[in-house]
Amino acid sequence: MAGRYKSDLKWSDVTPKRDYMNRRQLMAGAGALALGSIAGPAMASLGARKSNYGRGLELNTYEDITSYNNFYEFGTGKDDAKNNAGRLTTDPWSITVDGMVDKPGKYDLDDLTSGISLEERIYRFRCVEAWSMVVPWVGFELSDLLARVGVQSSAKYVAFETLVRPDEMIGQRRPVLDWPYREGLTLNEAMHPLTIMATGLYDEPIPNQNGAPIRLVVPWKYGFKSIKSIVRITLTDTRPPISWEMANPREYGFFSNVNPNVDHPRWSQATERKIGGGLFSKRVPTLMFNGYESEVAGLYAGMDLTKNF
Ligand SMILES: Nc1nc2c(c(=O)[nH]1)N[C@H]1C(S)=C(S)[C@@H](COP(=O)(O)O)O[C@H]1N2
Ligand SMILES: [Mo]
Repeated sequence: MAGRYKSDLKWSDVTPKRDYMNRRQLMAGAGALALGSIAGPAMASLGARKSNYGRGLELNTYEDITSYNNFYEFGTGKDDAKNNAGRLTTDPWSITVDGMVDKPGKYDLDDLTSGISLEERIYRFRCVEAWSMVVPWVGFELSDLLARVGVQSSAKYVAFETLVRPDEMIGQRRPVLDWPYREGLTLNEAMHPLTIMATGLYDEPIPNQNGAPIRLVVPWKYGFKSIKSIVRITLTDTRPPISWEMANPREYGFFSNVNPNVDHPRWSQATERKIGGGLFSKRVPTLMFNGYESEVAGLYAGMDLTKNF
């Protein structure tokens, strides 16, 4: 059951997280931890400041968010990532930043992000398969990272790549996609304040199945744009190829904005099924730009969204 988010609740009042912590304590054999001491090292809380985004939305549970995933590097089943991602080494982690930037290089993740403060933002998350969740991400604006490396005026797009490491990512042993997983945004989309790099979830480090140690979250686009476990960021003046469009250009376009009026060729996008509702889960109408229309519609002024899908 999903708990309703309130900023002044202590963690112990929030049902999903309490359930999760109890399970982790048991798994760690730390069952003897007294309730009052849990806020210590065992929690690894990120201490992120809370933002106003998503206040009042009903959160999905930690369990939902971390056990129903799309992360094809670990397999194509919804539970494959949870079952197989545990073996991924995420420390050390480096990100190559290249292309049209003033300070290209291969950066250690901690160096690249040190001093950028973390914020918790509750975002609607809508998958192209017509299910949705509400997730309390912890992260920072992509624009903060881009400012550090100095975007040159010639740049028009930002391209992203995921790690390729078939030893640890067993789904990469088969050519399900043309690895690495690739994604891209226009520079305007990348600079938009709703576009974040997430490093946490429920105020804890992001679990491997959700894209540790760092992934993109673009809440007005279908979920596949939110690329996980990023190792490369490239500033470019040409539209970069993206994995799902490469695999099937008829079905997936570069923009992939959530749009209830533009159907996927094989199914409607007018409604969505909320994960976690159990037997009583009903389909609900999908909102234009996933509910972020007032913030992002201006990015597409004058564009025909049925052609630029
Ligand atoms: N590297 C990588 N990133 C990825 C995917 C993937 O298979 N590989 N799947 C995408 C899809 S289709 C969705 S819906 C979201 C799912 O994110 P979640 O598992 O955190 O809910 O991740 C996206 N990012
Ligand atoms: Mo998706």
